[in-house]
Amino acid sequence: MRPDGKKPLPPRPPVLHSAAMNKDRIYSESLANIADFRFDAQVADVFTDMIERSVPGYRSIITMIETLTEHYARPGTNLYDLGCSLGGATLSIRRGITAENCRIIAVDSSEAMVERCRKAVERDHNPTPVETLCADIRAVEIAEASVVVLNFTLQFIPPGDRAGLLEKICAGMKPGGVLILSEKVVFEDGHLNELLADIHHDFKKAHGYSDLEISQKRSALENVLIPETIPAHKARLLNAGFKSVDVWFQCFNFMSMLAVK
Ligand code: GEK
Repeated sequence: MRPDGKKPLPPRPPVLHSAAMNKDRIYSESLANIADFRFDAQVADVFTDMIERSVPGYRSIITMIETLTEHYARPGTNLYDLGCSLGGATLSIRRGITAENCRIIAVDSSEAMVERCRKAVERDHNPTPVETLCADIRAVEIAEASVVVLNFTLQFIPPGDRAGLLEKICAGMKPGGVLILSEKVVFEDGHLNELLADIHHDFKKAHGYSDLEISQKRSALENVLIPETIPAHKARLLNAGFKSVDVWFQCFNFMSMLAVK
């Protein structure tokens, strides 16, 4: 036991399993038709490499979710990872729990992702129970939640459904609970918006993506990933019932917010 009475944290394993690090080459050859991006088996197989080389700060956010969980998880509550993909944030939540009798619910609508997430959870030796669900997060009940994570998932929900989803999440949370919302964002200032988009392009190039890969992936995501501004996210979270909302992490046009009920 530590002096504050909490359980000691187990040693921290690597954030990501090396077996999951297949190289993303999905958009490396010129494609005649670029279909809308889907989270299928081909993407699930390379997902860890893809997100690490595409989202500046992803690894830091995953690591900090552990710290935030340790702070906010309450005994006997549920912790949700909505849009869990391969379970990067799920395992970080699991490592951060020091409160007793917690349960994690990890949800993703892609069967290919959930299958692999389930295996990662099985490989991870930690006693906190994790339920993995293949479902649309718009249809999942949220109850007795102290921590909810939407790590780069809301951006894939049709904009018209976002307010309703956040209201449902807030209603299912305990007072004092936290929503961690990470998103790609756009900026009202046109100059800044273009600058940060260019810097993101440079980030991807520095991580080995070619101009062709970057532009084909951008086309595939155009109608699928719809980013919004930070003020739009803040206003919607406050309207949904959260009391305190602000950004705790930002790297270029990617940020993460805390919304406390
Ligand atoms: C991580 N959080 O590694 N219902 C459930 N899942 C959905 C839905 C939906 N309606 N729409 C999209 N998804 C993860 C990364 S990735 C982010 C999240 C990215 C799922 C989708 O299947 C995918 O697995 C995930 O949301 C988005 O911390 O690829 O940029």
